[in-house]
Amino acid sequence: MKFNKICVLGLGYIGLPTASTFATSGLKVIGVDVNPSIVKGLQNGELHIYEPGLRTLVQAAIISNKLEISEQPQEADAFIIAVPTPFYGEKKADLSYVISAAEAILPHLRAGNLVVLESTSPPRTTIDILVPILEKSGLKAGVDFYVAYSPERVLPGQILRELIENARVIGGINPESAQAGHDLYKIFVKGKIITTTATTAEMVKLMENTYRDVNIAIANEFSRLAERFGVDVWEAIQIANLHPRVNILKPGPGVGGHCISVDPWFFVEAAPDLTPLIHTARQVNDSQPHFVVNKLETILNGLEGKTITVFGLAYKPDVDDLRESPAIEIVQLLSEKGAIVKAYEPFKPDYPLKHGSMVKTLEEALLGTDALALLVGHQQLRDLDPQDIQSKTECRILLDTVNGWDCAAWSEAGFDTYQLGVSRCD
Ligand code: SAJ
Repeated sequence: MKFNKICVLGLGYIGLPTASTFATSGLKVIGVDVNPSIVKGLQNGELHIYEPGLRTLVQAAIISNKLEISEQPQEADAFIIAVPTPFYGEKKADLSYVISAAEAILPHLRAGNLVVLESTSPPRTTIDILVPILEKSGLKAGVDFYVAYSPERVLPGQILRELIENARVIGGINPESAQAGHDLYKIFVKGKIITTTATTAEMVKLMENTYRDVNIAIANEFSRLAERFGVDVWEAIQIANLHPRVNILKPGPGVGGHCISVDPWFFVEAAPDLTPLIHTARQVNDSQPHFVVNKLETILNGLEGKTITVFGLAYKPDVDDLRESPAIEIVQLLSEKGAIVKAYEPFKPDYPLKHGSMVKTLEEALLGTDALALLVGHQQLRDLDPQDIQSKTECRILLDTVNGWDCAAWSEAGFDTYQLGVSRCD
């Protein structure tokens, strides 16, 4: 199948890089978003998200007139849906954006078109939800037009490279649909393209993130066990990982982001009777911020009235993305227990933090505080020099939740140094 013009619905972390990459590969792309301020910003070359290299790519695509930003879809050869699938408080997938996007395509759908869903979705969403909406056009899916599911699998911070280099899974509602999807993505994908069924592709995506979540949960549980038994979990993991068939992930303050902390719930919601392990892993990771707060409470002998400076709010190192961040939850839990929280997040100094105050400089962060807590291993935070910090603050207590600081060096600089997964560093 040949493609000259495509429409990408949803211009977030996945849709915008995808639209821009297709455009710089020579296709005419209509990038669609329902948020007028995002559309307006992009039309003026302003991005609402940060991803290394993305600004340059988007601007190049717009200047070449290959990428047009609009609030409305248009007729095209293919439509890609890359809208969010958040979940409600009850841990139920919210498919309303997928449904609205499919309905927005409907008036423009023509025989011979391809529609691809990229949004992470519960198993069977493509065939049970997307196809029936598109068939309201009077056209028959798989016969008159093609439908595929192709999950994005890129790592925030490395999206532009991984979009092109990663293997790509394309699940069709029938083999012809999978082939059409293959023809579309081969325009820029350099990794292997694997075709399969739509529901298999949906499951693959959820399985990958669930696998990672369960493995992080076991690392977090090991950190608790290590503290109980007076062991340094980081050392124990390093030794265990010398075994050729063992690869334990890293414990931390919890699992955040919009993917790993969400996707396993799609399985639990769809089949609660079959997912006790997945459910428990989610609960372990969700309780990790509480574990960190309890640890701080013990170290400080109570939190009421104590000032705590947290370093990092992002959901993981070296990104500006704060979605579902365990660090934000830790701030909230600390303030609920009466602590006064100052947060230093070099990637988002203006973040409107609800339960504490943002500080913009290291000096402010270090002033009049009772404890320092490293919550995110941003490289620039890991690089802080204990001797330098010691000279700038009266504070002498710190907790490192990510193994980002050299315990011995900080202890030598005069700090009472605590680490997640270690009873106490000396
Ligand atoms: N984390 C740990 N310990 C670890 C690894 C991660 O606590 O050893 C935490 C991180 O700090 C973060 C969370 O887990 O809070 C998730 O981070 P991540 O780097 O594992 O993953 P994401 O959410 O940034 O991206 C994942 C990736 N999936 C897999 O690696 C299987 C990515 O490839 C997916 O495209 C992405 O989810 C997605 O969009 O689904």
